[in-house]
Amino acid sequence: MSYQNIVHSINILVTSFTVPSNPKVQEEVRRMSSQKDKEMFSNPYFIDCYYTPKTKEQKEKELRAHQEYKEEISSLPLQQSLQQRPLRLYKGFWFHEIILPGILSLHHHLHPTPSDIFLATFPKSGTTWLKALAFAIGTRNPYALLSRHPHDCSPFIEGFFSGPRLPDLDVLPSPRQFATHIPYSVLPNSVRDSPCRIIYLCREPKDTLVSTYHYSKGMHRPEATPQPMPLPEAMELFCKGLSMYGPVWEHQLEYWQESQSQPDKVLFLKYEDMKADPEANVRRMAEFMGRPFSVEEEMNGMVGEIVRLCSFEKLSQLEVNKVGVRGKEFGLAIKNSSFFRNGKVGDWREHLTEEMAEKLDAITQARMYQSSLTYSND
Ligand code: PAP
Repeated sequence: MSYQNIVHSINILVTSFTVPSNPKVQEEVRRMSSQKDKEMFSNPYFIDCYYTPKTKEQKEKELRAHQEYKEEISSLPLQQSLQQRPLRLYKGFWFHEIILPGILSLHHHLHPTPSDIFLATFPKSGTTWLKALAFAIGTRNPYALLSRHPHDCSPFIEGFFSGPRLPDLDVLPSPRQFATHIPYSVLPNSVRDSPCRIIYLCREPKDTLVSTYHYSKGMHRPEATPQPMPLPEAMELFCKGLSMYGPVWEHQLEYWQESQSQPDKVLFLKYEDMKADPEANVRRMAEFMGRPFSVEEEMNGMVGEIVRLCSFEKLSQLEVNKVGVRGKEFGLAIKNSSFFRNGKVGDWREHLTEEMAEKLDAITQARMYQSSLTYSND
Protein backbone atom coordinates (compact mmCIF):
# COMPACT_ATOMS: atom_id res chain seq x y z
CA MET A 1 0.00 0.00 0.00
CA SER A 2 1.41 3.43 -0.91
CA TYR A 3 2.06 6.03 1.74
CA GLN A 4 -0.58 8.38 0.22
CA ASN A 5 -3.17 5.57 0.27
CA ILE A 6 -2.44 4.84 3.89
CA VAL A 7 -2.78 8.49 4.91
CA HIS A 8 -5.98 8.78 2.86
CA SER A 9 -7.45 5.67 4.52
CA ILE A 10 -6.54 6.92 7.96
CA ASN A 11 -8.24 10.22 7.18
CA ILE A 12 -11.39 8.33 6.24
CA LEU A 13 -11.21 6.29 9.42
CA VAL A 14 -10.73 9.37 11.55
CA THR A 15 -13.37 11.51 9.91
CA SER A 16 -15.97 8.71 9.85
CA PHE A 17 -15.67 8.39 13.62
CA THR A 18 -19.10 8.58 15.28
CA VAL A 19 -19.12 11.07 18.13
CA PRO A 20 -20.29 9.41 21.37
CA SER A 21 -22.37 11.13 24.01
CA ASN A 22 -19.92 11.60 26.93
CA PRO A 23 -18.57 15.20 26.62
CA LYS A 24 -15.03 14.24 27.69
CA VAL A 25 -14.94 11.45 25.14
CA GLN A 26 -16.35 13.84 22.55
CA GLU A 27 -13.49 16.18 23.28
CA GLU A 28 -11.02 13.36 22.65
CA VAL A 29 -12.74 12.47 19.40
CA ARG A 30 -12.40 16.09 18.28
CA ARG A 31 -8.75 16.01 19.29
CA MET A 32 -8.26 12.86 17.26
CA SER A 33 -9.72 14.55 14.24
CA SER A 34 -7.22 17.37 14.47
CA GLN A 35 -4.36 17.65 12.03
CA LYS A 36 -1.85 16.84 14.75
CA ASP A 37 -3.29 13.39 15.36
CA LYS A 38 -3.35 12.59 11.69
CA GLU A 39 0.32 13.40 11.65
CA MET A 40 0.74 11.02 14.56
CA PHE A 41 -0.22 8.14 12.34
CA SER A 42 2.15 9.18 9.61
CA ASN A 43 5.20 7.11 10.58
CA PRO A 44 5.33 4.84 7.54
CA TYR A 45 7.14 2.05 9.39
CA PHE A 46 4.48 1.36 12.00
CA ILE A 47 1.35 2.85 10.46
CA ASP A 48 -0.19 -0.56 9.84
CA CYS A 49 -0.63 -0.90 13.60
CA TYR A 50 -3.29 1.81 13.46
CA TYR A 51 -4.92 0.47 10.34
CA THR A 52 -6.77 -2.57 11.74
CA PRO A 53 -10.53 -1.88 11.30
CA LYS A 54 -12.43 -1.43 14.56
CA THR A 55 -16.13 -1.24 15.39
CA LYS A 56 -17.68 1.96 16.69
CA GLU A 57 -18.08 0.28 20.10
CA GLN A 58 -14.41 -0.68 20.23
CA LYS A 59 -13.35 2.87 19.39
CA GLU A 60 -15.63 4.34 22.03
CA LYS A 61 -14.36 1.87 24.62
CA GLU A 62 -10.76 2.81 23.85
CA LEU A 63 -11.55 6.50 24.15
CA ARG A 64 -13.35 6.02 27.45
CA ALA A 65 -10.45 4.01 28.86
CA HIS A 66 -8.01 6.73 27.72
CA GLN A 67 -10.11 9.36 29.47
CA GLU A 68 -10.18 7.28 32.65
CA TYR A 69 -6.38 6.92 32.60
CA LYS A 70 -6.08 10.70 32.32
CA GLU A 71 -8.42 11.18 35.25
CA GLU A 72 -6.43 8.70 37.36
CA ILE A 73 -3.19 10.47 36.42
CA SER A 74 -4.56 13.90 37.32
CA SER A 75 -4.67 12.89 41.00
CA LEU A 76 -0.99 11.83 41.15
CA PRO A 77 1.69 14.10 42.74
CA LEU A 78 2.77 16.79 40.26
CA GLN A 79 6.17 18.50 39.74
CA GLN A 80 8.07 20.23 36.93
CA SER A 81 10.83 18.24 35.28
CA LEU A 82 14.27 19.53 34.38
CA GLN A 83 12.83 19.45 30.87
CA GLN A 84 10.33 22.05 32.24
CA ARG A 85 7.34 19.83 31.56
CA PRO A 86 4.78 18.36 34.00
CA LEU A 87 5.85 15.17 35.75
CA ARG A 88 3.68 12.77 37.76
CA LEU A 89 4.88 10.39 40.45
CA TYR A 90 3.71 6.86 39.73
CA LYS A 91 4.93 3.77 41.61
CA GLY A 92 8.04 5.57 42.86
CA PHE A 93 9.18 7.06 39.52
CA TRP A 94 8.55 10.39 37.80
CA PHE A 95 6.95 10.24 34.36
CA HIS A 96 6.05 12.96 31.93
CA GLU A 97 2.30 13.37 32.22
CA ILE A 98 1.75 12.93 28.52
CA ILE A 99 3.31 9.46 28.48
CA LEU A 100 1.52 7.96 31.50
CA PRO A 101 -1.73 7.02 29.70
CA GLY A 102 0.44 4.81 27.51
CA ILE A 103 1.95 3.09 30.54
CA LEU A 104 -1.45 2.47 32.16
CA SER A 105 -2.80 1.24 28.85
CA LEU A 106 0.11 -1.20 28.38
CA HIS A 107 -0.81 -2.84 31.67
CA HIS A 108 -4.09 -3.89 30.10
CA HIS A 109 -3.24 -4.37 26.46
CA LEU A 110 0.33 -5.56 25.98
CA HIS A 111 0.59 -9.28 25.31
CA PRO A 112 4.23 -10.13 24.54
CA THR A 113 5.18 -13.25 22.64
CA PRO A 114 8.19 -15.33 23.73
CA SER A 115 10.22 -14.05 20.76
CA ASP A 116 9.70 -10.34 21.59
CA ILE A 117 12.75 -8.31 22.57
CA PHE A 118 12.41 -5.20 24.74
CA LEU A 119 15.20 -2.62 24.52
CA ALA A 120 15.14 -0.83 27.86
CA THR A 121 17.08 2.27 28.88
CA PHE A 122 16.97 5.25 31.16
CA PRO A 123 16.66 8.20 28.72
CA LYS A 124 19.93 9.42 27.21
CA SER A 125 21.82 6.23 28.01
CA GLY A 126 22.37 5.15 24.41
CA THR A 127 18.86 4.14 23.31
CA THR A 128 19.50 5.25 19.74
CA TRP A 129 22.63 3.13 19.51
CA LEU A 130 20.95 0.12 21.12
CA LYS A 131 18.04 0.34 18.69
CA ALA A 132 20.36 0.49 15.71
CA LEU A 133 22.41 -2.48 16.93
CA ALA A 134 19.42 -4.66 17.82
CA PHE A 135 17.82 -3.90 14.46
CA ALA A 136 21.02 -4.70 12.57
CA ILE A 137 21.54 -7.93 14.54
CA GLY A 138 17.90 -8.98 14.17
CA THR A 139 17.66 -8.29 10.45
CA ARG A 140 21.32 -8.94 9.52
CA ASN A 141 20.83 -5.91 7.30
CA PRO A 142 22.75 -2.99 8.84
CA TYR A 143 22.63 -1.22 5.46
CA ALA A 144 18.92 -0.45 6.02
CA LEU A 145 20.17 2.06 8.61
CA LEU A 146 21.58 4.19 5.82
CA SER A 147 18.04 5.40 5.15
CA ARG A 148 16.23 4.62 8.41
CA HIS A 149 16.60 6.59 11.65
CA PRO A 150 17.31 4.19 14.55
CA HIS A 151 14.17 5.45 16.29
CA ASP A 152 12.17 4.17 13.32
CA CYS A 153 13.52 0.66 13.89
CA SER A 154 11.47 -0.24 16.97
CA PRO A 155 8.37 1.41 18.39
CA PHE A 156 8.74 3.30 21.65
CA ILE A 157 6.10 1.17 23.29
CA GLU A 158 4.65 3.50 25.95
CA GLY A 159 4.54 6.35 23.43
CA PHE A 160 2.78 4.05 21.00
CA PHE A 161 -0.03 3.41 23.52
CA SER A 162 -0.24 6.96 24.89
CA GLY A 163 -2.88 8.19 22.44
CA PRO A 164 -6.61 7.49 22.49
CA ARG A 165 -6.30 4.79 19.86
CA LEU A 166 -4.87 1.33 20.61
CA PRO A 167 -2.30 0.07 18.11
CA ASP A 168 -2.53 -3.49 16.85
CA LEU A 169 0.91 -4.96 17.46
CA ASP A 170 0.04 -8.27 15.81
CA VAL A 171 0.69 -6.71 12.41
CA LEU A 172 4.37 -6.14 13.20
CA PRO A 173 6.79 -8.68 11.73
CA SER A 174 8.16 -11.27 14.15
CA PRO A 175 10.47 -11.31 16.06
CA ARG A 176 9.29 -7.92 17.27
CA GLN A 177 11.55 -5.37 18.92
CA PHE A 178 10.15 -2.70 21.23
CA ALA A 179 11.92 0.13 23.01
CA THR A 180 10.97 1.38 26.44
CA HIS A 181 12.17 3.65 29.23
CA ILE A 182 9.79 2.09 31.79
CA PRO A 183 11.52 0.97 35.02
CA TYR A 184 11.48 -2.80 35.60
CA SER A 185 9.03 -2.63 38.52
CA VAL A 186 6.58 -0.57 36.45
CA LEU A 187 6.64 -2.86 33.40
CA PRO A 188 3.37 -4.67 32.84
CA ASN A 189 3.24 -8.11 34.53
CA SER A 190 2.75 -9.52 31.06
CA VAL A 191 6.32 -8.49 30.19
CA ARG A 192 7.88 -9.54 33.48
CA ASP A 193 6.13 -12.90 33.58
CA SER A 194 6.41 -13.90 29.93
CA PRO A 195 9.51 -15.53 28.41
CA CYS A 196 10.16 -12.44 26.26
CA ARG A 197 13.66 -10.97 26.73
CA ILE A 198 14.93 -7.56 27.81
CA ILE A 199 18.21 -5.88 26.88
CA TYR A 200 19.04 -3.01 29.23
CA LEU A 201 21.69 -0.43 28.42
CA CYS A 202 23.07 1.46 31.42
CA ARG A 203 25.17 4.65 31.35
CA GLU A 204 27.24 6.31 34.05
CA PRO A 205 24.96 8.87 35.80
CA LYS A 206 27.17 11.98 35.33
CA ASP A 207 27.31 11.47 31.56
CA THR A 208 23.60 10.65 31.57
CA LEU A 209 22.86 13.95 33.33
CA VAL A 210 24.96 15.96 30.88
CA SER A 211 23.33 14.26 27.89
CA THR A 212 19.87 14.78 29.41
CA TYR A 213 20.60 18.44 30.04
CA HIS A 214 21.67 19.15 26.46
CA TYR A 215 18.82 17.19 24.97
CA SER A 216 16.22 18.84 27.19
CA LYS A 217 16.93 22.21 25.57
CA GLY A 218 15.44 20.87 22.34
CA MET A 219 12.49 19.09 23.93
CA HIS A 220 9.97 21.86 23.50
CA ARG A 221 7.54 23.18 20.99
CA PRO A 222 9.67 25.44 18.81
CA GLU A 223 7.34 28.37 19.46
CA ALA A 224 7.26 27.86 23.24
CA THR A 225 10.80 27.08 24.29
CA PRO A 226 11.36 28.32 27.85
CA GLN A 227 14.66 29.88 28.85
CA PRO A 228 17.18 27.05 29.29
CA MET A 229 17.65 26.14 32.93
CA PRO A 230 21.19 26.60 34.31
CA LEU A 231 22.99 23.26 34.64
CA PRO A 232 23.40 23.42 38.46
CA GLU A 233 19.63 23.85 38.79
CA ALA A 234 18.99 20.99 36.35
CA MET A 235 21.38 18.81 38.34
CA GLU A 236 19.47 19.50 41.57
CA LEU A 237 16.28 18.29 39.91
CA PHE A 238 18.07 15.26 38.43
CA CYS A 239 19.35 14.33 41.91
CA LYS A 240 15.80 14.46 43.24
CA GLY A 241 14.68 12.19 40.41
CA LEU A 242 12.77 15.04 38.75
CA SER A 243 13.71 14.02 35.27
CA MET A 244 11.72 11.82 32.92
CA TYR A 245 11.65 8.25 34.35
CA GLY A 246 13.80 9.35 37.29
CA PRO A 247 15.46 8.64 39.57
CA VAL A 248 18.21 7.17 37.41
CA TRP A 249 19.77 5.12 40.23
CA GLU A 250 16.69 3.07 41.07
CA HIS A 251 16.02 2.62 37.36
CA GLN A 252 19.44 1.09 36.79
CA LEU A 253 19.46 -0.92 40.01
CA GLU A 254 16.16 -2.62 39.32
CA TYR A 255 17.32 -3.90 35.93
CA TRP A 256 20.73 -4.80 37.38
CA GLN A 257 19.15 -6.92 40.10
CA GLU A 258 16.89 -8.69 37.59
CA SER A 259 19.85 -9.37 35.30
CA GLN A 260 21.61 -11.01 38.25
CA SER A 261 18.68 -13.15 39.31
CA GLN A 262 17.34 -13.85 35.79
CA PRO A 263 20.25 -13.70 33.34
CA ASP A 264 18.19 -15.41 30.63
CA LYS A 265 15.53 -12.72 30.98
CA VAL A 266 17.57 -9.52 31.29
CA LEU A 267 20.88 -8.79 29.56
CA PHE A 268 22.54 -5.81 31.28
CA LEU A 269 24.94 -3.84 29.09
CA LYS A 270 26.98 -0.76 29.92
CA TYR A 271 27.49 2.13 27.49
CA GLU A 272 31.13 2.48 28.52
CA ASP A 273 31.84 -1.25 27.93
CA MET A 274 30.14 -1.05 24.55
CA LYS A 275 32.37 1.86 23.58
CA ALA A 276 35.47 0.00 24.78
CA ASP A 277 34.68 -3.27 23.00
CA PRO A 278 31.68 -2.98 20.68
CA GLU A 279 32.30 -6.26 18.83
CA ALA A 280 32.26 -8.39 22.00
CA ASN A 281 29.04 -6.71 23.12
CA VAL A 282 27.39 -7.14 19.73
CA ARG A 283 28.16 -10.87 19.98
CA ARG A 284 26.65 -10.96 23.48
CA MET A 285 23.53 -9.24 22.18
CA ALA A 286 23.22 -11.63 19.25
CA GLU A 287 23.58 -14.69 21.53
CA PHE A 288 21.01 -13.32 23.94
CA MET A 289 18.61 -12.54 21.10
CA GLY A 290 18.88 -16.14 19.93
CA ARG A 291 20.66 -15.01 16.74
CA PRO A 292 24.36 -15.87 17.28
CA PHE A 293 26.67 -15.20 14.36
CA SER A 294 27.53 -18.22 12.25
CA VAL A 295 31.12 -19.11 11.39
CA GLU A 296 30.43 -17.88 7.88
CA GLU A 297 29.12 -14.53 9.14
CA GLU A 298 32.15 -14.19 11.39
CA MET A 299 34.44 -14.94 8.44
CA ASN A 300 32.58 -12.40 6.29
CA GLY A 301 33.12 -9.67 8.86
CA MET A 302 29.44 -9.21 9.68
CA VAL A 303 30.12 -8.19 13.30
CA GLY A 304 32.59 -5.48 12.30
CA GLU A 305 30.19 -4.21 9.65
CA ILE A 306 27.35 -3.92 12.16
CA VAL A 307 29.61 -2.08 14.60
CA ARG A 308 30.80 0.29 11.85
CA LEU A 309 27.37 1.10 10.48
CA CYS A 310 25.93 1.64 13.98
CA SER A 311 28.83 3.76 15.21
CA PHE A 312 28.25 7.33 16.31
CA GLU A 313 30.63 8.52 13.60
CA LYS A 314 28.65 6.79 10.85
CA LEU A 315 25.07 7.33 12.05
CA SER A 316 25.55 10.99 12.96
CA GLN A 317 26.71 11.80 9.41
CA LEU A 318 23.76 10.22 7.58
CA GLU A 319 21.26 12.55 5.97
CA VAL A 320 18.32 10.62 7.45
CA ASN A 321 19.65 11.35 10.94
CA LYS A 322 20.60 14.95 10.23
CA VAL A 323 17.33 16.35 8.90
CA GLY A 324 13.69 16.33 10.02
CA VAL A 325 11.94 16.28 13.37
CA ARG A 326 9.93 13.79 15.45
CA GLY A 327 7.74 13.81 18.56
CA LYS A 328 4.74 15.46 16.90
CA GLU A 329 2.41 13.11 18.80
CA PHE A 330 3.64 14.76 22.01
CA GLY A 331 3.34 18.29 20.66
CA LEU A 332 7.12 18.48 20.24
CA ALA A 333 9.48 19.04 17.35
CA ILE A 334 12.62 17.18 18.35
CA LYS A 335 15.31 17.33 15.69
CA ASN A 336 16.40 13.89 14.46
CA SER A 337 19.95 15.18 14.82
CA SER A 338 19.48 15.83 18.57
CA PHE A 339 19.94 12.11 19.27
CA PHE A 340 23.57 12.49 18.16
CA ARG A 341 25.57 15.01 20.22
CA ASN A 342 29.09 13.62 20.66
CA GLY A 343 28.64 10.12 22.10
CA LYS A 344 31.68 10.33 24.39
CA VAL A 345 32.48 8.57 27.64
CA GLY A 346 33.46 11.04 30.36
CA ASP A 347 32.10 14.14 28.62
CA TRP A 348 30.83 15.26 32.06
CA ARG A 349 34.37 16.54 32.68
CA GLU A 350 33.68 19.33 30.16
CA HIS A 351 30.49 20.45 31.89
CA LEU A 352 30.38 19.65 35.62
CA THR A 353 32.46 21.38 38.25
CA GLU A 354 34.46 19.21 40.63
CA GLU A 355 31.95 19.97 43.35
CA MET A 356 29.00 18.93 41.16
CA ALA A 357 30.72 15.70 40.14
CA GLU A 358 31.53 14.88 43.77
CA LYS A 359 27.95 15.43 44.78
CA LEU A 360 26.63 13.14 42.06
CA ASP A 361 29.23 10.49 42.85
CA ALA A 362 28.29 10.62 46.53
CA ILE A 363 24.64 10.00 45.69
CA THR A 364 25.62 7.19 43.34
CA GLN A 365 27.75 5.56 46.01
CA ALA A 366 25.03 5.84 48.61
CA ARG A 367 22.41 4.38 46.28
CA MET A 368 24.66 1.60 45.00
CA TYR A 369 25.78 0.68 48.51
CA GLN A 370 25.34 -3.07 48.92
CA SER A 371 24.91 -3.53 45.18
CA SER A 372 27.54 -5.06 42.92
CA LEU A 373 26.77 -2.55 40.12
CA THR A 374 29.79 -0.44 39.21
CA TYR A 375 30.56 1.97 36.38
CA SER A 376 33.42 1.42 34.01
CA ASN A 377 34.79 4.98 34.02
CA ASP A 378 34.86 5.28 37.84
P1 PAP B 1 16.85 8.74 23.97
O1 PAP B 1 16.83 8.03 25.28
O2 PAP B 1 16.16 10.06 23.99
O3 PAP B 1 16.46 7.89 22.81
P2 PAP B 1 19.65 8.23 23.73
O4 PAP B 1 19.91 7.68 22.39
O5 PAP B 1 19.62 7.30 24.87
O6 PAP B 1 18.39 9.15 23.71
O7 PAP B 1 20.78 9.27 24.10
C1 PAP B 1 21.51 9.98 23.18
C2 PAP B 1 22.95 9.80 23.57
O8 PAP B 1 23.47 8.67 22.89
C3 PAP B 1 23.75 10.99 23.13
O9 PAP B 1 24.82 11.09 24.05
P3 PAP B 1 25.62 12.46 24.31
O10 PAP B 1 24.59 13.51 24.58
O11 PAP B 1 26.49 12.20 25.50
O12 PAP B 1 26.43 12.71 23.09
C4 PAP B 1 24.21 10.52 21.76
O13 PAP B 1 25.32 11.24 21.26
C5 PAP B 1 24.54 9.08 22.04
N1 PAP B 1 24.56 8.27 20.84
C6 PAP B 1 23.70 8.30 19.80
N2 PAP B 1 24.06 7.41 18.87
C7 PAP B 1 25.18 6.80 19.32
C8 PAP B 1 26.03 5.79 18.80
N3 PAP B 1 25.80 5.24 17.62
N4 PAP B 1 27.07 5.40 19.54
C9 PAP B 1 27.32 5.95 20.75
N5 PAP B 1 26.56 6.92 21.30
C10 PAP B 1 25.50 7.34 20.60
